[in-house]
Amino acid sequence: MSSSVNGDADVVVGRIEPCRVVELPEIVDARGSLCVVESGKEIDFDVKRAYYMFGMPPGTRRGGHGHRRLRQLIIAVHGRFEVKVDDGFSTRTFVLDHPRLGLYMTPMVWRDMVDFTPGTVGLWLVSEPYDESDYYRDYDEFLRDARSGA
Ligand code: T46
Repeated sequence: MSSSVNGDADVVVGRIEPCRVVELPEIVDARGSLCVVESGKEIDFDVKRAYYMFGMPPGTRRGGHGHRRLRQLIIAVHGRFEVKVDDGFSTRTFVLDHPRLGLYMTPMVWRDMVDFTPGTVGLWLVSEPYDESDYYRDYDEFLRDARSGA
């Protein structure tokens, strides 16, 4: 099964509801599985950058910031970790534990990644080039803007 995040009705900036786990199309044959992410289908943005993380020691906490414009899809290509999201009004925890799953995230959401199992490899497909000015590093500043709908 695949689900689409394409379409204006799904995109509500600054709300946690549009942060959701998407089940990616998986093509299985005798050689194994192949999962696909295509702009305009599973994600509603063009991928401008990809990065991946591995070698996280036990107890690692990553993230601790929000984004002003960036959208992203997060995939645990191997292993498992949790993503705690906070839109300034409520919080939610998503578990990524299979390479068929992607967590789609909107802008204006504070995120923390925790509980990486040993050997985890995470992949991030994102909508913007790297730009430090897109980051909220200060939680109080994020909260003020998120609550005022900035
Ligand atoms: C996000 C979460 C989920 C670069 O030079 N280019 C890049 O594209 C990225 C992503 C990072 N960096 C540098 C900036 C820092 O000196 O790599 C270093 C580590 O980045 P950061 O502390 O931002 O890593 P995380 O895990 O806290 O956050 C990252 C992304 O930055 C962020 O966009 O949403 O993963």
